[in-house]
Amino acid sequence: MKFINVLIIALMLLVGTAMADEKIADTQNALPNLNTLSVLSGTLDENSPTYDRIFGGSVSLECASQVIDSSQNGMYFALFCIEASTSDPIEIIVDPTGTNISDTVMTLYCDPFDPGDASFNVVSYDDDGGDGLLSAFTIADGITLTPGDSYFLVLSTFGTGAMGDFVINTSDNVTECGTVATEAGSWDSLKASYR
Ligand SMILES: [Ca+2]
Ligand SMILES: [Ca+2]
Repeated sequence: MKFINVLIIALMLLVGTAMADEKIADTQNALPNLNTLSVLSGTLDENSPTYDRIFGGSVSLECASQVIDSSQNGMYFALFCIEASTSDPIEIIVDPTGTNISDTVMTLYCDPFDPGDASFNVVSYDDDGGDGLLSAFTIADGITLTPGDSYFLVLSTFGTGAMGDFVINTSDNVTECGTVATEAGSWDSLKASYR
């Protein structure tokens, strides 16, 4: 009897470890602030491009976050080219109002982003920093961008096959490429290759 109990406990620990390897305790529930002005929105559906997601790592302003390849593959993603108007820390928060994807992930890349090599060029990855299982990069993360440089924001999902609408609010020093600077040409051609 006792031996069986030990076996069961050992088995539960093993299963728990396997399932928890990507999900850490969700202690952060950041919400968009009133002073976040820019909005990025879209929909993930069967026409969206897919990639093999990564996870983990910490913020690397040198585009070298040590992220890990996830065992979960082929999730839909949306891609935004963004740039910063100032070198102040940025904020990018998935807004629960207007988002019906239950578990988002977000990754910020330096230029270029290669969906075939999603571990490359990562500034920061976040799973559940926003409301519930939604994602957020907050001021506290200390992410600063070089004004005028292009960065790529990838909005995707924790699990494979998830679809839905999303709304992302950003601090007002974050804009989509081309709305301020002059790299719209390369961004248009890159974006076209995913559609
Ligand atoms: Ca999440
Ligand atoms: Ca959360």
